[in-house]
Amino acid sequence: MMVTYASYLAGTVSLSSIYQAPSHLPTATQSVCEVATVTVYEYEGFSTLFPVLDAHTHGGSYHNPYNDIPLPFEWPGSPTPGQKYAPPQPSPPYEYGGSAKDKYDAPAWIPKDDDKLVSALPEGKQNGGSQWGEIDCPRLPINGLPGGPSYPPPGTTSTRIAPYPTASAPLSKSSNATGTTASTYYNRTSISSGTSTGLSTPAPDCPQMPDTGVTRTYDLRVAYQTIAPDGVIRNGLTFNGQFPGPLIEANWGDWILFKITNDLTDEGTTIHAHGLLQKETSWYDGVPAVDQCPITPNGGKFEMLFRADRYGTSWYHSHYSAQYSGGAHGPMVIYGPRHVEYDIDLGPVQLEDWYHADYFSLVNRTMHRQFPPSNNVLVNGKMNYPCANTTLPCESNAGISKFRFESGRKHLLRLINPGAEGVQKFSIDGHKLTVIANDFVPIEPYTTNVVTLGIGQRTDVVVEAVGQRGDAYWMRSQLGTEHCTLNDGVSPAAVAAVYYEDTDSESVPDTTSDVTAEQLAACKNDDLSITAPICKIPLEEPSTTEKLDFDFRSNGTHFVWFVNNSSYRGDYNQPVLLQAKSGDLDFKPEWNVFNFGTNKTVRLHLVNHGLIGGHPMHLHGHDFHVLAEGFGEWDGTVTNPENTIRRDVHILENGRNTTAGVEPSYMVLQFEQDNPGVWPLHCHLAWHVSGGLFLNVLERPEDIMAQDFDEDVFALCPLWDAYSTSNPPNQIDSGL
Ligand SMILES: [Cu+2]
Repeated sequence: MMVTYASYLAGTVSLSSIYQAPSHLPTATQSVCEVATVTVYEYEGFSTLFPVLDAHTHGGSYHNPYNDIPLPFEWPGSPTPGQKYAPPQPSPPYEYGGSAKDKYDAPAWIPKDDDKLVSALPEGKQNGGSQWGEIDCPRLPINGLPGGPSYPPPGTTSTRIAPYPTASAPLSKSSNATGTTASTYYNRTSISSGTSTGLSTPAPDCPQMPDTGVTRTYDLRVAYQTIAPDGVIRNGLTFNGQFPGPLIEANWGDWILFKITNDLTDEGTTIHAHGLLQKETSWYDGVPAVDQCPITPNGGKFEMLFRADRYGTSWYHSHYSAQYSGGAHGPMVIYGPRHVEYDIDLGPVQLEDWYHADYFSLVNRTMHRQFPPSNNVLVNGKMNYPCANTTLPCESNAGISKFRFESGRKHLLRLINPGAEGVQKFSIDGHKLTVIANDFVPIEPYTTNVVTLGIGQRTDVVVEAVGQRGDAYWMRSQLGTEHCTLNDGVSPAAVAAVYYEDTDSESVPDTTSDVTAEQLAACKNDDLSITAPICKIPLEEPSTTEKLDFDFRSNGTHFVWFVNNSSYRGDYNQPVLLQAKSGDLDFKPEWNVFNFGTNKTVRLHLVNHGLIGGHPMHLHGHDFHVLAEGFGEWDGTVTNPENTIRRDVHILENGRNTTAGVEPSYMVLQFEQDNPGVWPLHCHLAWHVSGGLFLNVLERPEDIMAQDFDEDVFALCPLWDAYSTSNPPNQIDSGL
């Protein structure tokens, strides 16, 4: 079979909203997995059923009636006088499958009078132009994009010290390097093209990032669009008309150029490339109120040029309020050396909780004492829903994701959790999962039957296809159950179908899962002791240590999140980084800026007093070491001190209730200050960051002032100031 890769490149939307294959793609790839030519549906028929109006003036042209349906419970409720902590999380209000469960066959909610997995929705209505989750698509190239460095095969002695090219190729439109099929060249004099390892203390096992001299350009347009990922029709946010968004891909060491257009009509936006370090380009980290002013709606544009300075699996997403949870996210793959053998790269497998209301309504509820339960779970943007449980326009058997396995071969699956709130538990019936990387950090392989992913986390797994021709299995992504995820109970687990050769790709698997209730309950990542990075980076004594207390408690009228008694709220018109660049380090208290000056090494001791949520803590600009986690007081013991785990998101567990009161949880992390900038450290749970669980690490401000910023980032603020003066944004949350 021919391997295809290029067809998931970001296509450009024409003004008529009709998709066209980008003309630069080699035609040979299109026969395998074409770029969809599909009309963007606006559901005209439903528009007459439901008037086009929206009390919040957000959410696109399709009015979502679910926005106005009361939640099935009120929680956590208004604080009573003297009440400090919020009440415990409620139980799901509905039974599995809902009151209409007898009309459907679980776990894929196939109507009883149907016995096939045949998508009832025409192409385009479910996911716009996205082809994620369609059988035989995608397969990614095993050895990276054409023209990139060639790495030795896994298992050879030289695997970890690859013969990387060392020539430093200037970024220039006149360059003539190979591997440029999908790229254009771009020159910005302010950005150094020198080699930057991204590693604070390179060790012998740590490969060096090559200089490829290649820049890959992606057009990304953010817009509202009517979609139906699980059959329920709602407004979604899409990139280039696709949910999930198109693949961003590059070879390690390439540069990536985002050419962003904001096609929203009354909201700003920004895009953040999750997990990349943004060394020497911190102003392109894409966080409003931190790095930049938002890109104005109605066609505002912004270009961001940054290095693919990590390799592995990640994602990109809007960082403006909770837009990403409405669909504004997509996968990102950076090809680099492999340390484990596999035959087939099946590409991104995106696992997320899903809601039938628009993101703005959900944030509004969150900020008004009603944390919303999710309604479903998606794999690569698809799942079915038992439609008889809802009064919303809904198509049964809308279509689930499907994957093709080849017997006896090893398949790489790139798991990503781009969801709003849910901790995902991923498994494939009858198959073992060999974990080979967490976030952008390759690790010594270990085998498990279930992988836990908090929001923002990625895990690469290799799956050996132990089935036979004609077999079919369920792939599952189930929400964690122990007070870390709030779901209405109807559909707390997604399934996708895994078909072997010769299996009818409409057949219904009948396999069962061996994941235990105990495994589903644990709202934490696998134990620190079993995860060992391939590339060891020694742990240094910290130059400074900061204790950060997280509280979910009353501010008098609401329950919100506090970091050391301060709930974060950003100002879209005053980005922290740009103020620091000007030399003014006098920040507003609610921006939660922690200035760590010139300290070489920073240790952060996080203490969580909240009883709900479980916080997937994400630090921008760094992979951090995780030294320890647990409950109560940390006794100073470091897990695996010779080789601590590193990643860019790690779950901080809930505090727990004891007879003596709340026993807080803790997590100790550490990073080198090798990257001047302003780096958010925040919970990646959408409702928690909206509720203020966010702080800014100010790293080496003197070096920020000395850096040569790209002028484009300053140019955004006058545009945003002008727009927001006449159209004040309805910033109901922290802004992020
Ligand atoms: Cu959180």
